[in-house]
Amino acid sequence: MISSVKEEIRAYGRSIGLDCIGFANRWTLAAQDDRYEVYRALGYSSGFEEKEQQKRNDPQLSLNNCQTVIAAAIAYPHQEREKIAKQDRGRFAYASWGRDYHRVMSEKLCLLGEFCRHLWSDCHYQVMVDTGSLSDRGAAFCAGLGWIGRNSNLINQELGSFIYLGELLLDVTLDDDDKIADGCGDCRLCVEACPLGAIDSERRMVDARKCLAYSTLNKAILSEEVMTAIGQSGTIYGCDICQSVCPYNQQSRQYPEELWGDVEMRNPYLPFLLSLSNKEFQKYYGHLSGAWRGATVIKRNSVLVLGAQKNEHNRAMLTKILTNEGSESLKTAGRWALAQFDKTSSDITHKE
Ligand code: B12
Ligand code: SF4
Ligand code: SF4
Repeated sequence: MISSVKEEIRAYGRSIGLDCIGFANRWTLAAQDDRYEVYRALGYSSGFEEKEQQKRNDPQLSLNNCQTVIAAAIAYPHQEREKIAKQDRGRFAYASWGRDYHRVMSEKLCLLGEFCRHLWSDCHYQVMVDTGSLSDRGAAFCAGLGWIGRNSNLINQELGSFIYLGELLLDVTLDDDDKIADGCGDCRLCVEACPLGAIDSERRMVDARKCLAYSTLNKAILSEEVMTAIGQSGTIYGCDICQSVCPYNQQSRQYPEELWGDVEMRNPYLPFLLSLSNKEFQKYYGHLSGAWRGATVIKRNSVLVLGAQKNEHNRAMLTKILTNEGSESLKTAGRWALAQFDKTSSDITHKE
């Protein structure tokens, strides 16, 4: 039997594919400390964060009279299910697989909002996923969905951290759920695995400026070290390294088909991707969440991955990049890629 209105909302959420739901009172969120100011003062910002500290924590600055934030998580696939040859291919990070999660999560949260309207006919709600003002991890932490891991990701005891987060802001008062205690203990696997030392383990923050996930989106000219790391990772958008090693992410589950998407989208054939105009790129890959920065950075990263693979048959195509029209960042990547062919050590590894 459903014991309370919160359980009724949770049960409905589960029935529409929200894997976990928690409740946070407006005051709990508003009481968040000054972590963001510290992050900013340390120069860790990517520039993609909401800049106003108050807006990140106080939902009333987004929805008039907001009393409760319902935080939700959807677990997404994080293991290949088809074997596919890696030669000439790159990969999008797991969070970009399948239908764009902003849409998947927003649609479900809107359904949940309508369900709440059915419970309280005069209530108002607002949905946020990633691009809203609130800190999604902060809201999820306050609503008891999990703890903040050393790699700064929100980890749920059962689902791990490969989860999308989103919120429903509501002007109805509901009780807080309990917060979850830290589960990292003495583990430091993510800190040790990060290729560029981007994890500030003590503060549980990531220095975005050092983080590969940020570099794959950065349109500026990349350093030699970063180009090497992107090339060797084989990843043309994002980075999954610090989550893939996490003990809480070793389980596998059943995921809805829409979260998998097409294998050709997960592991694009790079010579094809590089042959596309920007308009054509949008047609093929534009629907992926990892394509939001446009074709230029994905092409630049693809050149780096092909450079690290050093397949002789790609040399001519990479050489053309230097003479074609294109950004300086792309050309620098092209020069780096060609330089790899001339290196004597032939065993640049192609890591996942
Ligand atoms: C900007 C951004 C990035 C930047 C900067 C990342 C960073 N350093 O945080 C870049 C481009 C690097 C990035 C990368 C990735 N991102 Co991102 N990103 C964001 C975004 C838009 C804002 C994050 C932000 O403000 N960061 C600054 C830090 C300081 O704030 P914060 O992470 O929100 O942390 C707050 C909480 O931890 C809280 N907190 C911590 N402890 C405590 C304790 C108490 C008591 C309280 C009250 C609060 C509290 O305080 C912090 C400051 O407000 C969010 C969406 C959103 N609107 O929140 C997605 C988001 C964080 N990203 C997400 C994902 C999936 C990724 C990637 C995995 C994608 C990929 N595969 O490449 C990587 C992961 C990299 C990593 N290890 O962190 C998910 C994370 C899901 C999860 N399980 O945590 C989010 C939530 C998007 C979503 N809706 O699903 N991202
Ligand atoms: S996402 Fe990659 S680069 Fe960023 S902190 Fe994690 S392992 Fe390091
Ligand atoms: S790898 Fe270990 S330290 Fe890092 S987030 Fe996972 S449990 Fe925490």
